[in-house]
Amino acid sequence: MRLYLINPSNSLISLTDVKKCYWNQYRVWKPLSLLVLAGLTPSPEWDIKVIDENLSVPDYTAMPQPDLVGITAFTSQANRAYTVAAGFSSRGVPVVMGGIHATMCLMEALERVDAVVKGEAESIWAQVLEDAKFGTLKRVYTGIPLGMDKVPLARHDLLPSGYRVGAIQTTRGCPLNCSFCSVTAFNGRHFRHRPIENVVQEFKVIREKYVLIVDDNLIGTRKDHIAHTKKLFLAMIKANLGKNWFAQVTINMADDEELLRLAANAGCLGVFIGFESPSIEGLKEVHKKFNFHKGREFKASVSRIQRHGIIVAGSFIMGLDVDDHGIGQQIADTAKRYGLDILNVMFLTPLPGTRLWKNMELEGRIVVNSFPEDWKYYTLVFPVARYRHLSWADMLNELETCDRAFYSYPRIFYRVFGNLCRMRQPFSTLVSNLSYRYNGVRSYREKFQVLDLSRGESQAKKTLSARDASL
Ligand code: B12
Ligand code: SF4
Repeated sequence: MRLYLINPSNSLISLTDVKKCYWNQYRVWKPLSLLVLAGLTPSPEWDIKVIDENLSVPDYTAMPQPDLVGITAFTSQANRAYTVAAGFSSRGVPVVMGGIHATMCLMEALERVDAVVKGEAESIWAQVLEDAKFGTLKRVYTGIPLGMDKVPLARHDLLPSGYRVGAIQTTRGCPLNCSFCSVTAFNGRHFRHRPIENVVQEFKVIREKYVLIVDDNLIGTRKDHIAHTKKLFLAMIKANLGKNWFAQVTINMADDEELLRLAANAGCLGVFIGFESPSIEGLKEVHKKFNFHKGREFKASVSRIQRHGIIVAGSFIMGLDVDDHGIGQQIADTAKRYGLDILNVMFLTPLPGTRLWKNMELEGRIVVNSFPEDWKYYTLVFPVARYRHLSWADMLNELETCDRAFYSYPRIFYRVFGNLCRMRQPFSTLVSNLSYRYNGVRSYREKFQVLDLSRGESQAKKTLSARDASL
């Protein structure tokens, strides 16, 4: 039986375009979901091919006909996913879709594919394969979240070389449920750990020296989470993995010197932290109360992490209801004040299944809404909704102001040189700063032309007049 597992591309995401920018090759991440699915698939009974369209889009008609196609998709990949699915369906090949988008937009997906797997696949994929084998595929399969001991070793061997960075997952779930984020809705509030020996074993089969730990929050929020993470780091040190890794964490990582020391010794090069907003009002708006817990000093917290040779990337959201003219400069100044090595700014985007989506939909503020075609704009770098105080043109100007201020060549030089002197990952700082500079300042105008601003602005005005009174 032949199985194709496909990660669809989105041509509007420039960071995967390695031809346009050399530094992007460090930011083409592996589609881990498909490698995990492959790990759940009995082999050699199934001959599995994993296709990542980010590397190249094959001519599917020239390939041997598969018995089953599995497609994954984030929302931003959904319309491409449907195009790929239609191609296979027209040739009589059954298509099953899974992942965050199909889970959150079940009816839409069901109109376009033969079967949908809702939620995590570990509890249900074997059933899907059996049904596919006997031609009795059901329309919907619902996966239930299991303990992470049920997550198999991902089949890293199935992707070709061509990636600079490997990927691994050690935890799932998040109790914090920020309004813009889909993780709690998808993976649940309960924070689940993967058995440490499985993580170490999988690290050993990853070819790449650099690894992205894809967890939403590697360290967790409670004392017992942190204690588990320390054990994980100790095991990684003991196994002498020789890997360098990056991970998403929360700012509480800064509060534990032992955790920081162990992370650095276990190969941590950098952490990605969601600061989300320069103001307390902004944090309240997105329900990220965690960040202003106990009167935290962000600058001091960031530098405590950096003292261990770990670089800190900070993420902010632009377009919150509290954001007004000047927010771009304000974010750049805040990032500079905190001493961040990398700054990632995204537009507030209602993603299906989030509380933000529900609220914006109720208020009639979702402007880019010709679905499924418009899902391709849900990359967080396009304005897709009506923002409280900022027009789309304002958003673009603010983002440009922010990026120009943070990623000017003198500022990049200052950060890289500073990190060279402190022996704090100067190469990673350089690569990420240049990649962000390329994908930011230089390409915004070009990107925005694709979206047809006038369409959005006129719809935005319509919504504005109808809703003005209520806001
Ligand atoms: C790593 C990651 C990335 C990597 C992508 C790597 C890649 N190509 O997969 C990078 C950094 C590039 C990235 C980029 C973006 N990301 Co991202 N990312 C993640 C993250 C943190 C982990 C994903 C992961 O690997 N999980 C591990 C695997 C094993 O779990 P999984 O994907 O859920 O797969 C399981 C099930 O979903 C299911 N499944 C999945 N696919 C399929 C397919 C079939 C056929 C079946 C049966 C089952 C199935 O089975 C798997 C095993 O249980 C998630 C958050 C999360 N916890 O999932 C956000 C997340 C997916 N990203 C998100 C977003 C918004 C983005 C961006 C749009 C913006 C951004 N943050 O930069 C871009 C868009 C990129 C794109 N290609 O379109 C959102 C997506 C929400 C949505 N509705 O789409 C998430 C959920 C985070 C959030 N805060 O809400 N991301
Ligand atoms: S943004 Fe981070 S902290 Fe907030 S719910 Fe999502 S994963 Fe959890």
